[in-house]
Amino acid sequence: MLQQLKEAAKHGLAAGTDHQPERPDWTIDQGWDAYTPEEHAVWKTLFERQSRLLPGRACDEFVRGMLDLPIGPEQIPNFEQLSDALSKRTGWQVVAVPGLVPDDVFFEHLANRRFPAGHFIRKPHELDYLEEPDVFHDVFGHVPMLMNPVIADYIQAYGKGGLRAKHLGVLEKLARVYWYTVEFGLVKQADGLRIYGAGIASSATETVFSVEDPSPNRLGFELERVMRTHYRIDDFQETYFVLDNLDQLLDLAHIDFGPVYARVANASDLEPGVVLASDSVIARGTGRYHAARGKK
Ligand code: HBI
Ligand code: FE
Repeated sequence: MLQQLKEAAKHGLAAGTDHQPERPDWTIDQGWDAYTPEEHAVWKTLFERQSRLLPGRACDEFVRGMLDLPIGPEQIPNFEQLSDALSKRTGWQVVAVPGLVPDDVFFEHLANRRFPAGHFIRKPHELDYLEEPDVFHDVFGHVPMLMNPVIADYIQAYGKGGLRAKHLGVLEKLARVYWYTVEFGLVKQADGLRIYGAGIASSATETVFSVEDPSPNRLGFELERVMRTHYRIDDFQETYFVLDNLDQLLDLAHIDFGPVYARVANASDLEPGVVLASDSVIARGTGRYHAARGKK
């Protein structure tokens, strides 16, 4: 579902609405005063559930970022207050958007250290189903890592790279790098594997699955390998890529992707669950979860 929405976003249609945006950069006022007690209650449910699950599973940088931000259980965070704290630390701001925005709009914001966050929150019956990035996915999942200088630089570089990749016609390859790092990345810590990806950190079920379930592969991150690897948008990942440390992303923020795109263009794409002899295998998965769903 998310992929179709992203396809719609590519063609200038924000998911679910085909009206033209109020502003050319698709930002809107968050309208914080308009949130209802029911909407704040959904936030509280999601926040408290993740706060019970993430200790010992989220990386230290995520926990640190969350502690240093005006994010709590009682209310949906106010983006202006988030931006005050964030801009002092890494120069980033959080801006409200109606939902998915066209790729080039999205990249333009990231390239200028503006994180576009959905202003809406999912309905009580949608707690585990994420059709489109809502304020919980974007703010709880993504914003704490934007307090980390390495991630702050990396996501800005992704924005700049995204604009270039779109013009080179290789956006699909770069989107995979974003997906397997910013959305679903794991990182090694002295006390074990930990989550830094927002798609995992904002999902109760995948928080546990990604670090504890024997089903998925866990492979050392390698740029070209990730660029060749398809991903799932409607279920748990079959493979998680693991950084030795977050500084590995700084290298990515500074290399020229041109030659990498050229090499990857001559290599075949890979299905999400495969393991290559050349992979650095941290854990080879049983594949049982996806096999049980007939998704091999
Ligand atoms: N828009 N608001 C929003 N959030 C996203 O994560 C997003 C988007 N538009 C496009 C997009 N992601 C992806 O298609 C690109 O990262 C490739
Ligand atoms: Fe996201």
